[in-house]
Amino acid sequence: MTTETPTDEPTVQPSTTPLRRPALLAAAVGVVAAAAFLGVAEFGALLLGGAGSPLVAVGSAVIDLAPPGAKDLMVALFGTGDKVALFVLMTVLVVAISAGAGVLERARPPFGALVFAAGGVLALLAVSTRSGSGTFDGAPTVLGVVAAVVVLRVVLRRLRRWEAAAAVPTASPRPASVERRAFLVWGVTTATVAVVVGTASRLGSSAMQAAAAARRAVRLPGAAVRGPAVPAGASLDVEGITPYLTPNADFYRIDTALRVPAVDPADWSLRVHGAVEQEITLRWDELLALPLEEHVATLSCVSNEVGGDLIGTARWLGYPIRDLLARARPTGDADMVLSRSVDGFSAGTPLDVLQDDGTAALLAVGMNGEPLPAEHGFPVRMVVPGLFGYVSATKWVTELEVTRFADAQGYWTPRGWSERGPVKLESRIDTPRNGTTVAAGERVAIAGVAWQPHTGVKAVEVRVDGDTWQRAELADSASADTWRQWVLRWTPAEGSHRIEVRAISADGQVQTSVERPPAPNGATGWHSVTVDAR
Ligand SMILES: Nc1nc2c(c(=O)[nH]1)N[C@H]1C(S)=C(S)[C@@H](COP(=O)(O)O)O[C@H]1N2
Ligand SMILES: [Mo]
Repeated sequence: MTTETPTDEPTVQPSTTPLRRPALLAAAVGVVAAAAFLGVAEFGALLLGGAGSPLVAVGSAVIDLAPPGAKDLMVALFGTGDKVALFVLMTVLVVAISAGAGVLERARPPFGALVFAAGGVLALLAVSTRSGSGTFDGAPTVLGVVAAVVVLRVVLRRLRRWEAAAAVPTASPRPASVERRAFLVWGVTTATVAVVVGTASRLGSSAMQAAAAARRAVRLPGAAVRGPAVPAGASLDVEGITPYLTPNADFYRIDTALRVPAVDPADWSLRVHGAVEQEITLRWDELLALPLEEHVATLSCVSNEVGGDLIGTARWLGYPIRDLLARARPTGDADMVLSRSVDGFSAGTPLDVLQDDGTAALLAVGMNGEPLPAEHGFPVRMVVPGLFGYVSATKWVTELEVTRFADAQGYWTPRGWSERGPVKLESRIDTPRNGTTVAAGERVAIAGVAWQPHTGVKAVEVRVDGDTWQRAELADSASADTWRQWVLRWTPAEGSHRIEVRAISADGQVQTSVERPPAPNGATGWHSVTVDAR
């Protein structure tokens, strides 16, 4: 091995000593490749929401497959630390095998790479036989193997160049010290990135899985106060119309979180503070013990374009925020509640809306009869009928600060969106879809939904080819806080037709035809579709 230090390099003499322990270095490269495998695979598993980790799958498979005697022996030898012991054993095994693979790859390529491929196949087996494994759960392992093989080959190539330069300096374009440095930089950088990414991803994945397990264990109490029931007449029998209640799996999702926050309800608490006489800290079990209310409400996003689908309706279960505020007793000239989430998001909601007896503003824990799905804010979020999500619907909420609009701003306000965000009167044609063909001379259902949550919709009108407006049939709703389905039967003549819709709110406003973009406080304009009747 050479003995220069980096500071000698400008004046370095070409070394004539061949590398003394190249096999040892190749073994180290094998271990770095294994680290790359784990780092990439764990990162992939994190992107899959914590699923598909080969590390977890193989560990569990070993535990499951181990004969009872072995398990007893482990417990006897290591006590309750048997899992730690298993982990140490597995690590020793992986280090030994990957070191061997490095040596093998240097001497007889591509047999070292094949060792990694074989390990990958075993890991895939373990992953795919785990209960509840999904379609893509093998992807992290496959990506991990690819990463390991690439690292193995690339870093070993650097080792070979260093070896060559050290053995016959005159035959090498660069001095051995430069090749040595290149090898070390590649090896150390790869190892560091792999370890950091792998460790962070594993921690993230286990937090997600812990939160998922906690969610499965949640048993929501029944509602102490039932909201208005969904009348049978809320759903029209029309093919292609949006269902009145949106299933959780189809509910639109909008947030700034790169990764769905993993919040264990056991660790959750909500702090109500700021301009209040009484600070409150509410824990999960305390929240569930309060009299919860059920309420059907439509939630929509300010970014929704005319005709867009960033809107949904659910049956929410939660505690009225007004009751919480009544306990906290806001003081002075407070006019806003800044809610904050674990992901750094915040929303500024008018205090009077949250205190209003007639507004079912909820600290929600349930959505359509289930605990909130992780991506919709588990364990606790806000839902405020009549306001866009960005000023009201904070998911994974942990803090309510009573303050003033003059003193504080929600996340989106300094980013070009209005301080206040009441939902605008809108309507949408779900069927027929734009650009489709319908049968001329036959009855066609023109149908969709219309909304202005909290105000309510009292009529929907449709016109074809700019003709007179016709009243559509309007479905019932659970309350003014939701959208309403509508339908108009129509018998088209042959040719192309343009269909437009507009809604009329319960307080008599006619939906504006003025077209505005979503920014800064919600799109307006009439939705239209063009269809061809043949
Ligand atoms: N923590 C957090 N809550 C959030 C957001 C966010 O980015 N982070 N986005 C808001 C916006 S803009 C909308 S429209 C709604 C969407 O809620 P959903 O994803 O459950 O449909 O959540 C709101 N709550
Ligand atoms: Mo939104």
